[in-house]
Amino acid sequence: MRPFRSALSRAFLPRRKALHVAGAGTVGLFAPLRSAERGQEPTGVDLPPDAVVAQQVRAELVHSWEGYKKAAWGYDEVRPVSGGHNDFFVPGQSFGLSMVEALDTLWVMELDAEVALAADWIEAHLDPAVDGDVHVFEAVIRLVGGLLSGYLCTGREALLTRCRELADRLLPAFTLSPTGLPYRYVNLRTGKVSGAVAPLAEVGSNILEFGLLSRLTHDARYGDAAKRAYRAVLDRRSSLDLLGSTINVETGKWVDGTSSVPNPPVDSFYEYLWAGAELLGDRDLLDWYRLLTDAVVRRQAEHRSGHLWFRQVDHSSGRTVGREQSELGAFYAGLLGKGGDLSTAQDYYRSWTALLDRYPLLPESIDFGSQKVLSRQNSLRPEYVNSSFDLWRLTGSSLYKATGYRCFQGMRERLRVPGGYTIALDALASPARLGDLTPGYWFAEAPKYLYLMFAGSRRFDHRSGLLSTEGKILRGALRP
Ligand code: DMJ
Repeated sequence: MRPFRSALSRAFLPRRKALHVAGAGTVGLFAPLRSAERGQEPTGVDLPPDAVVAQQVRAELVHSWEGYKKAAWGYDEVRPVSGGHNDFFVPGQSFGLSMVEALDTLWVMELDAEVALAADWIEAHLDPAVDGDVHVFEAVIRLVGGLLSGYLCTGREALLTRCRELADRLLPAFTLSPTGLPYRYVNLRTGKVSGAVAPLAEVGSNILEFGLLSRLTHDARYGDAAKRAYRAVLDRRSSLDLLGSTINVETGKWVDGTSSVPNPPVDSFYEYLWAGAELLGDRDLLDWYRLLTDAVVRRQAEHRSGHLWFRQVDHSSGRTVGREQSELGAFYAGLLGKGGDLSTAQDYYRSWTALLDRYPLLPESIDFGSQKVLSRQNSLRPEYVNSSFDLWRLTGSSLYKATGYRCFQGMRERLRVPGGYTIALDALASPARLGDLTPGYWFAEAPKYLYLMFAGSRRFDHRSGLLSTEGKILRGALRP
């Protein structure tokens, strides 16, 4: 495969900065680096032929999908152990979330009868005017993004119409805010907004979906609202070019001034600067990505026992306030690579791979300072495999296929149940202590990244393709 490198990456390749390296310790939590993880091609990794892996991944996606269809059709999420279901947004109300999440994954896997079933349900039943407080960020990345990618993949106009109706009802979160920073919740029927203290990821992770919707509808309101929110945050950066974690959308004051990149609750705020620049060709977003990322790498990167992690610092003083690393932060390796800093990206990926050597199911959270696991849960999260996919596209190296496959095998061996796939409450126990939920994002992310790496799908343009933080294909769908 020819390495993917976007026009923007080529045009603005990095002024690579030396890492500020601090700290030293003994190896405790992590396995020593294997030769494959020191940057060489893997040797002795038991990786079946691509077509075999692609079929395995597709079969596992079908297994989960059938579990959802059997036990929870029409509901947001399935509880695959008990056969129950879960309302994700509003108690007693369903948006058929797993269907919206699955649409483009089913489509790239050429499961066209299933795409039609899901799209028919969505067109007939998804109500964009539910009387309930809906989480704006989750509605944008999952529903608006899912409907957009469903439209791009299938060409079904009704999906775009439903998407626009929903976005119109989400817009008051932005337009009623005195600062332009969006409120967290909006009642889709009444337009009443609530939730004035917003995490950074929620403030910024709208520009892809809203920017693209503006393009497709020739209605600038969506993209303008998202860009105004980004600008409002950038205006409030510290003299160190760092941002806090939560902000009051009415006063514009930081509530938590900790820079916790790449952990939640800030993670995709940074992802959408790069991706927004790439998808929309917006130079401001790229400049902001560079400015903020340079500061993060300079002030937060820390080497411990040969592994690179990112500590938390006060955004005004730069003082270290924590060393927690969330599994959700594993996406950052791919983002750093796409942003042009492949060396730091690969270092960070290797740290996560070393953790995977120790724990075939990655724990939800660790403290790289104390070398302790902070949360033993595994929520079927996609972030490590997301970075495998991104770095494979950038480098063409089979190392990323081998390690991504290893992560998949860990889930397949431990989290597969007769009703699909489930989260683990204790992923480190042997056997893992299982929970009872297939999160909607399972249908959107990990199986799709793996399939696209191994299948060479006829329906995805690997050179130009662009996926959202929720794995939605927003560019590069190749309609037959
Ligand atoms: C997904 O909903 C998205 O990737 C989001 O950006 C944060 N992470 C979850 C899954 O872990």
